[in-house]
Amino acid sequence: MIINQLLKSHPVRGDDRGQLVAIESNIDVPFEIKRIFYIYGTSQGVPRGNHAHYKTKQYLISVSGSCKVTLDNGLDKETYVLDKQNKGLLQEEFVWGVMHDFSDDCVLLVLASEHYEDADYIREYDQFTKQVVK
Ligand code: T46
Repeated sequence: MIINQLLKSHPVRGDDRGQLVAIESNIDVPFEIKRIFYIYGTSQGVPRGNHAHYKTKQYLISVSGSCKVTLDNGLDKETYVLDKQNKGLLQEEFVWGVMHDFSDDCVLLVLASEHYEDADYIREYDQFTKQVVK
């Protein structure tokens, strides 16, 4: 995986009132945003995710605090630190993702390309590697 292709810094449109970061479908993220969700209040030492998706692409931004995200495409594994409100990480379909090392104040915002559908999840790592490593 090439780090710069997945991790992106967005312009911060700040003035004396404070900061603003704008994210637009098909411009700042390479898909149409159909769903957003966010996780916060994560129990210490407990990872989230641990799955891949058949169709869904996700874009992850830690809008408060920090966390780490390990992405694994079946061949390479890379851990990214999300610690700025204007830094976003793309998790494409067929990429295993684990979110971990959340700070107490972390709010992880996720923009997703698809509506929620349980059938879009690949939850068994063995099944994932069978599909991506041919
Ligand atoms: C990801 C990480 C960061 C919904 O009803 N709608 C939704 O859009 C989502 C994402 C979840 N849910 C329900 C399904 C479960 O009953 O919320 C519950 C917790 O979801 P899950 O166990 O999938 O949570 P995480 O933290 O393991 O994973 C979620 C996303 O599923 C995942 O794609 O990247 O947050």
